[in-house]
Amino acid sequence: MALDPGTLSQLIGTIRRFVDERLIPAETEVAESDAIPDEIVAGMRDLGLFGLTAPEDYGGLGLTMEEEVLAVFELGRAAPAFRSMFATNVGIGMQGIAIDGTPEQKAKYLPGLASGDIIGSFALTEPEVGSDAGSVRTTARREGDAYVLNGTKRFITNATHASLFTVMARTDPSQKGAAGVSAFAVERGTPGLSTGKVEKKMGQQGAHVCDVIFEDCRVPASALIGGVEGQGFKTAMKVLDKGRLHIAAACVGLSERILDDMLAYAVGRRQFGRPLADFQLLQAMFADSKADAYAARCMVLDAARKRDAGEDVSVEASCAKMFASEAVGRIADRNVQVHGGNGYIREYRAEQLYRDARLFRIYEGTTQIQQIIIAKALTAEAKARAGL
Ligand code: COS
Repeated sequence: MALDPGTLSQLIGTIRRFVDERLIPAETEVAESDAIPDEIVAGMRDLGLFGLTAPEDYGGLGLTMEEEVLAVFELGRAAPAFRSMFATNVGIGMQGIAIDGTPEQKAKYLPGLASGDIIGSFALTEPEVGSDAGSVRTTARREGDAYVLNGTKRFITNATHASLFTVMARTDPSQKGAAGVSAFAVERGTPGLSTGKVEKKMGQQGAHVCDVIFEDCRVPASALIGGVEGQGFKTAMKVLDKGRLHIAAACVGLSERILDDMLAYAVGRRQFGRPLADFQLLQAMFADSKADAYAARCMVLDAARKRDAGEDVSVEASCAKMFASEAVGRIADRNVQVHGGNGYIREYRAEQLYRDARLFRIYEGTTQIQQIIIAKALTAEAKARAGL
């Protein structure tokens, strides 16, 4: 249910202060230690960030998509590793159960996910299955009242801290594509489930990814999300439609933050006897960055409102994710350029945010996958109009 305008603006104001006073000042420490301090995680819990989107009946704030993106515009202003800490609970690690789970699964897991006592993680990608998500090789073999999982999942965000995994596995080996895939809620501690070493990444230090390995991992049949086999790929796609809007909103927040940094540096730094901000060649970069960030903000809000109105927004979510992630890449690159030599030096945060932003064009579907989703829908509509 939508919050009343006063409560919403209070929430957004509180988040903005948390970002400015707690998260941004801790960015260097988090990047260097590759860990988010416990007191910051506790602050996230206190603010209800883990439960932003969990339904109210289960202890969450139950934000609408529009409210969620407004919150994420603010949260996205801090280095992206902070958002990753609670974002799997808000999005991909929780939504499979929230959207398609049985009443029992919702009652069992959503309250813990909403409070942050359970960290949820989304296990779709595999060593040989990235963009081609329908080709999942991890298997789930039915044995009596259980399923036995075997396979490896890769680049799984928060897997090291997670206590619950939404796992896509093939229940029907005779179906090679999406139709043979099912989704499972698998708890850490289940014998046969282990996690691999934490990967060293280009950026976003403080956010962790690693493999999740299943070796004859036996889960009860009740772990099958929704209780119906063959629906797992669709569950994953529904989760990603929402997740892509969330990511696009995070890109907007980071774009706006980087533009602020760019301008602050340009007004303070002098060359040829004048502030950098007075030079027209740099002013073009400010203007292009503002237009990029503003366009991305408008797209995300429009798509979010359409989703709240019950429309299918697969195409809009892909447009927003593609545009906003490419835009933040351009803006982060211009910021390094405006900073000149200092842009290449660790002490100035331009280079960190440039590396951090790079991932947005890859995860939750690469730019090329978004192009395919958009173009497939457009050509199908055109063919239908032409009676083909
Ligand atoms: N919502 C609900 N159902 C959807 C859907 C959506 N957004 N998108 C597809 N489906 C359904 C289709 O309708 C189809 O159902 P039917 O078989 O009943 O007709 C089924 O799912 C298969 O769809 P499709 O044929 O489009 O699947 P493809 O194998 O061609 O894959 C892409 C489509 C490439 C778009 C998909 O694999 C994808 O998104 N890949 C990227 C994965 C990704 O983002 N990975 C990042 C890691 S996760 S953080």
